[in-house]
Amino acid sequence: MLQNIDRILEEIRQFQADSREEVEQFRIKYLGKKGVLADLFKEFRQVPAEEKKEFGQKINRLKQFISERIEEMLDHVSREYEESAMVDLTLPGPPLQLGTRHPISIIRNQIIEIFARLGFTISEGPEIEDDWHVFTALNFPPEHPAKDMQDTFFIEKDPDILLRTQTSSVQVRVMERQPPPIRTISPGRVFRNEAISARAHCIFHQVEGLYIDENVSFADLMQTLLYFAREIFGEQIETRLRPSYFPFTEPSAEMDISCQICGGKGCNVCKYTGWLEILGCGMVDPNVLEFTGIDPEKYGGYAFGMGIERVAMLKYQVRDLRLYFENDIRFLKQFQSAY
Ligand code: 2NL
Repeated sequence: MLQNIDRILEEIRQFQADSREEVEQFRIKYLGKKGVLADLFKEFRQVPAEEKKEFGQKINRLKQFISERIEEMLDHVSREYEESAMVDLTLPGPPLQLGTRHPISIIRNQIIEIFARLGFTISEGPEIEDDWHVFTALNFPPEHPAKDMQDTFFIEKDPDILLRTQTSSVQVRVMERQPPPIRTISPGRVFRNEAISARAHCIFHQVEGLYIDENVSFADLMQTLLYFAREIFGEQIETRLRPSYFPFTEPSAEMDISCQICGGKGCNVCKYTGWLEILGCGMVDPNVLEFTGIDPEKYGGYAFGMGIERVAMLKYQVRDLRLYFENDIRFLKQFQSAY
């Protein structure tokens, strides 16, 4: 009987648990209701009276020892767990997600850079404008349909305060403020009251250009725009001008570039014409010069305007405008730039 206890003691001394579950199994085996200790207590009842003292002390010491072992083993397994979860502070951290430039910003910066190289300054102005700077000074007749509520966002009920529909309002401010020569571009947000679709949005971005001096010719305009097209789309690009109409220029034209998808042969993107429209331009109407305090007898100039989304569509072949406004990281991440 006593030898039996010594054997159990040895067994317990040898045992090592490697997990919390094993410690629990150990506890149940020795201290559980049907465990080893419970059996010993049962046997204890049959022990003759004169041996009871020694036997009792032995069982109590055994019980004590089992409890100590359980504490020890729990301590051991929890330390092992902590060590396995310990962080190596010398390891490099997880990589930071770097943001990327928005495609509209990339194209805008490229356009700015090209014209800056040609000596154009950058001018900015308010997005909330008045009728004069957006329409009247640009030679829009009072009843022009662009001023319709359907096309322009007016602020409250005042027909004089509105969101600019093109950035030429900025250039009107430059012409009022600064005598020629003027050579400036105005990039910025513009607003039109349109239903949002793949091809139209109520907010978009423009770059307009203006050059006013003595002896500025239509040939200067053509050469500048050809240079621009080659810089932004590549040397292989062809351009053509088609006659057009704007209230603020005379003569007016629209410039097309040769379709990059089919190389001018004709495809469904260029609707089998081989050409894609990119911008509007013309010689500044003498009325506009007059309105802004510049002598039309002495000075003349050219102007042009383009939609940045339109240039981005042609360059990246992303033809749903809405993608430029939804800020879906998966879309935005695809554009790389040096700017
Ligand atoms: C288009 C057409 C154009 C202009 C913008 C302009 C500015 C002044 C005077 C005269 Cl201050 N013109 N800007 C000229 C011709 C066309 O834009 O379709 N843009 C997307």
